[in-house]
Amino acid sequence: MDHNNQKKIAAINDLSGFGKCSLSVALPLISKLGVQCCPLPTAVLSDHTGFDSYYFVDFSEHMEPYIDEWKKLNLRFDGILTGFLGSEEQIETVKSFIEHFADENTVVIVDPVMGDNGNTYATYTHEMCKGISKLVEHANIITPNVTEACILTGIPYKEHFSESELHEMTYKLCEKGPDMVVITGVDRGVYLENYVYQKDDGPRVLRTRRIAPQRSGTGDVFASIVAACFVQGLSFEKSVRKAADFIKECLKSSTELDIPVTDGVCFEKVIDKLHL
Ligand code: PXL
Repeated sequence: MDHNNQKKIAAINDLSGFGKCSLSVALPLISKLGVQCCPLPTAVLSDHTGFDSYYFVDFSEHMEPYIDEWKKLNLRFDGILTGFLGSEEQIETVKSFIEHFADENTVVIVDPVMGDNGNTYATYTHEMCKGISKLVEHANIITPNVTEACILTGIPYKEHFSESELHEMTYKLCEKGPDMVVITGVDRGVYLENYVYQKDDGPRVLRTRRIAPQRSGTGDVFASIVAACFVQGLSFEKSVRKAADFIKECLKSSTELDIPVTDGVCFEKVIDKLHL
């Protein structure tokens, strides 16, 4: 029996019960784009770490036996998308997952989830950040925000970076291994910018008009859409545009519904607008 007739992405990320991020976002959005999403949980949380209180279960010890069953099924993946990790030891688990499951047709997308607005997330240690830096070497595509790009390059965080500074950052990031980098959600006043750099095509600045404040989970929406669109054969730049355009729709909807920014990106009412 061949389990590989449908395009699929392995999504290595946490399951947060409330706050719309990670697998709760990846599953519906990747599915909507016509790709099967196979979740490999890294942690289970009641709600994400941006809330004052949450229940956190590290899934590390379950990952190997879980992956062993996928090996028995001879699963192959068109995409491997990694996000929030639950412990330092998971970095090795994810690396060997990529080694085993990725072939020349698999695109590896590492969303180097570590922090935002100049701060690291509550459960992220210095060692985990160092590990994510190594993980990036195994990616074809990475989707850091400005904070994460700073951590990965060792450039101190500040609120404003010029285009030439972003260019230097993306160049440095590509030197680590990936062919395609997008620094997401760069604040440009009335615009939000995605700074795209491709090894074989150079830089491209993509802007959308900012219509609402940033909210948590935006990076997860972004990475999920880029991963699914790219797996479906869209160019990297087009995939980034799809993600940015859909996020704009979601932000509008979230504001209309008066959803607190911690509660994530409200995509349900506008999901019909997401297509290839
Ligand atoms: O959206 C990034 C993210 C993913 N998963 C968890 C988080 C966060 C950011 O706060 O806490 C559990």
